[in-house]
Amino acid sequence: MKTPKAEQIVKRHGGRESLLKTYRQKEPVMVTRPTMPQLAEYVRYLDGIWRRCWLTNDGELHRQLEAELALYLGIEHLSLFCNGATALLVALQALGVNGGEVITTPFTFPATTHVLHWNRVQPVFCDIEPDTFNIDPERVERLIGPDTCAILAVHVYGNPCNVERLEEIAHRHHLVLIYDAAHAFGVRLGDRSVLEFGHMSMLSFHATKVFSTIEGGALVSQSDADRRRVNCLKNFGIANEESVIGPGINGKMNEFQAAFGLLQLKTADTDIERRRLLVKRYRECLRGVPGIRVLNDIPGVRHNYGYFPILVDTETYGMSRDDLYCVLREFNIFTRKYFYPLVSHAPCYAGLPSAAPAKLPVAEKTASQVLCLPVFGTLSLQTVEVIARIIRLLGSAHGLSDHRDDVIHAPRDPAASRV
Ligand code: T4K
Repeated sequence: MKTPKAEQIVKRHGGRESLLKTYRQKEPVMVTRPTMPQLAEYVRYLDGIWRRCWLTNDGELHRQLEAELALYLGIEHLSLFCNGATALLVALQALGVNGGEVITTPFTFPATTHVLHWNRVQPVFCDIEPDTFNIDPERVERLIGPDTCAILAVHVYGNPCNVERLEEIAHRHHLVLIYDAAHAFGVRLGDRSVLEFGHMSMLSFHATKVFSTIEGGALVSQSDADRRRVNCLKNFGIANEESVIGPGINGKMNEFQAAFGLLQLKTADTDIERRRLLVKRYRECLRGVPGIRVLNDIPGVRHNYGYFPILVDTETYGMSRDDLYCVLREFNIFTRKYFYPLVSHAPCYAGLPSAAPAKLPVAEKTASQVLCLPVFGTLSLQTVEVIARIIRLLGSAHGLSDHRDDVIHAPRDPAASRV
C-alpha cells in the first residue's frame, strides 16, 4: 500500500495479506475496455477492402457507416472524422469561431480547450452545476462580454447539459452554441437526440468510448449546407478537382475504422444495456456508504453509461479520493480521476483571469473528489460487487460507520452474477 492512511486501514482489517488475498483481482481491471467485435467478421470486411483497393476518402464502408449511424442516432446531418478533437477544430472553423472569447467548462478533457486555443480563441472558464458537472447556464450569462462569440459546452459523462437554457441564452446574445458531445453517443432527451441541440455537436469514437471506431469521431450539423461545409473543410477545403474553397485540414476517417464501427454498431444497444445493469449494481452496492456520492439517472434521459463517477468526501468517508485511488491500484483495480486536474490548471491557461480557482468553486471541488470506477460492456457484475465491497469496507474501516459484519466475505460464485 502506498499511503500511510491506506496502511492504517489495512491493518485494522487484519493486515495487507488477508485483505489483498480475498479481493485482489488476478487480471488488471481497467477503467474501460473496448468491446471487441468478432475477429472473423472484421476479417470479412478486410477482404472487401482488399478487393476494392479503396482505403480511405469517402469509401464504401465510410458511406455505409455514416448512413447507419445517422439512422441509429436519429439525426440527419452527420460527418465522420478521424478523431473527435479534429472534428471539434473543424466545427469551430465551419461556424467562424476563430477569434474572440468562448465560454466553456474547465471540467473536461484537455482537447475541448485546446481546440479553442488552436483557433486563436481565448477560453473563458465558467463554473459547473453540482448535480450534472456540466457548465452552469446561470453563470454563463454573467460571463458574456463584448468579445464573446460562442459557448462551447460539454455533456460530461454523457449527462446532457441544460440544453434549453443554453439555447435560449445563445439565441438572445447571438452566440454560436457548440457541444462537445464526446461522451454522449446515443444519449436521448425524451424523444430527441441530445445531438439535435446547438449549432453543431462533436462525438468521439475513441477506443475508450461506448461506441468506437478505434480512433474516430463525428460532427452533427443542423443543416445540409453546414454538413457540406464541414465535409469540405475536413478534406483540405477541396470542393472538386479544380477548386479549393477554404483552408481545410485532413479530418477523414478511413475504411478500417469504418469497418470496426459497422461491427460496433451491431452490438451498441446490448453494450449500453450491459453497462446500465453494471451501473445499477454499483449504485445498489454503494448506497448508504458515508462520504460516497453517486450520480443518478436523470428522468426522461436515455443514458449510455459510458462512465461511472463517484465523489469521495474525505471527511465523511475517512479517506481522500487520492488515497482510495492508490489503494484500489493495490487491488489491481485501475480507476481514473477524470477530470482532474481541471484544464484551467494547465500552464497554458492558468494565467487567464477566468482560471482563478476562487471563480470555479464547484469545478474545483468536483475535480478534487471525483473518481471514475471501471465500467464497460465485458465487465462482470461480480467484479462490480467486489469493487463496491472494497470501497464500502475501506470507508467503514475508519469507524465512521461500523460494518464489521461486512468485512471480508469470499466473493460470490462468479457464474451466479454474470451480466
Ligand atoms: N472531448 C472530451 C470531453 C473527451 O473526453 C475527449 C476524449 C475528446 C474531446 C477528444 O476526443 P478524441 O480526439 O480522443 O476522439 C482517453 C481517451 O484517449 C480520450 O479519447 C478520452 N476523451 C479520454 C476521456 O480518455 P486517456 O489518456 O485516459 O487514455 P488511456 O490511454 O489512458 O486509456 C484509458 C483506459 O482505457 C486504459 O487504462 C485502458 C483502456 N484502454 C485504452 C485504450 C487506448 C483499452 O482498454 N484499450 C485501448 O485501446 O484518454
